[in-house]
Amino acid sequence: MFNSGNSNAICPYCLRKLKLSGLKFFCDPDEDNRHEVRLSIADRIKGRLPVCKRAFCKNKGQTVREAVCKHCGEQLPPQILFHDKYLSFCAVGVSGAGKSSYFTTLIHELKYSGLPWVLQAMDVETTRRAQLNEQLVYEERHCLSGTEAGVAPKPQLWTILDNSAKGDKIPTYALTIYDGAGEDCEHIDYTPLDAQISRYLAGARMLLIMFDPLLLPSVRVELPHETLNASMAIDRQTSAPANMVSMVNSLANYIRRAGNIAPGKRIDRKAAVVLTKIDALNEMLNGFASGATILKESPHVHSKGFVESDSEMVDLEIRDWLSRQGETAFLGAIDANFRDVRVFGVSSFGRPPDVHKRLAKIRPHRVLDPLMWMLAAEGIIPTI
Ligand SMILES: Nc1nc2c(ncn2[C@@H]2O[C@H](COP(=O)(O)OP(=O)(O)OP(=O)(O)O)[C@@H](O)[C@H]2O)c(=O)[nH]1
Ligand SMILES: [Mg+2]
Ligand SMILES: [Zn+2]
Ligand SMILES: [Zn+2]
Repeated sequence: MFNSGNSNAICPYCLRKLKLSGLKFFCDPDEDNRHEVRLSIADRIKGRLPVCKRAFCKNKGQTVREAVCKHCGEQLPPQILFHDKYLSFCAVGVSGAGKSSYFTTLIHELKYSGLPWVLQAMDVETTRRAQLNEQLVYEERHCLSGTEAGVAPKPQLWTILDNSAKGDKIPTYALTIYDGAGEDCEHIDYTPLDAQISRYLAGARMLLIMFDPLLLPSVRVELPHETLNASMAIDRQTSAPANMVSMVNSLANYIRRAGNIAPGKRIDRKAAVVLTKIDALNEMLNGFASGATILKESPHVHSKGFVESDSEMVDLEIRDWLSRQGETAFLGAIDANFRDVRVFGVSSFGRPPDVHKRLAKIRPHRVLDPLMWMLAAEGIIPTI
């Protein structure tokens, strides 16, 4: 049973706390007969979803399947109320940094990696988008196109069922993913950003700051042109790495203002810095040393926990690599603003696309690591 007085549920759109009484419910037998269903006193006491009681309604006796947040008016899956934990990821990074590709492989890995979890989409839109991206990347083997800018991204709503727990009750976690357009992230703080995107940034439990190493001058001089071109978004202009520093600063300023946090105080939020496309760096002399931990397979999934020593090693290696590329300002900006920072390195595809932007068999590398970090912090998996 759901305890409506003790819920952590959050509306993924307006990020306000959600209660049973904060939702409006609807029964939708067909287009012409959609009608509101009110909570009965018993529903409120028992903390359960209402049932249609309308005479002659085709769905009479059935539990509602549609709800709307009373605060923001957005449609929500009613079952969103009944999760044990609420996790949310918001990705920021310049256009073409690899955010959407990353989430596509993350979802795929979550489903098929052998973790004792079952992943379910909570709404039609999430299912539809995941299928589209999955089809494009895993079947047609083609790169995604850029995410539409200037509109608030639809949050992707997932449920993770934790099969590892013993007993009758399976813990469930709501996982919300915000994957916006890089173009919009590049202007935070300068332009009146869409109110909704701003709320996502300010409200997400964990920020994923995606850093594209292929923008670094030291990498660009050394990599073959084909690799470079194939691994960059074609349809978008690319930004200089200096922009990453200002992006981090404006992001931090933005969150400070939204949360009323003094400039001298670090933001109390998990920030995962994710170096994307590390497959491309293998072709560089100046890349990671051949025995480096970052190039080894991730131990977290296999250990069914978060292996702290491995993650610390990877963090060190990437920081070291970035310093050798002269990129101390970027990490400096992140460390100065966020209290809890961890650096990760991932490859969504496992190797660069070919000159026609076609992908080889997808072999993601370490894409689950940032998620495992968050799950460990939430007490969902152990830290080992
Ligand atoms: N080599 C390599 N290239 C990648 C990888 N992931 C993404 N890319 C390249 O980066 C390009 C952009 O990736 P997206 O995932 O669309 O980037 P995004 O951050 O979502 O971009 P916006 O939606 O414009 O903000 C892709 O077309 C690929 O060419 C990777 O794992 N390895
Ligand atoms: Mg995108
Ligand atoms: Zn809402
Ligand atoms: Zn009805």
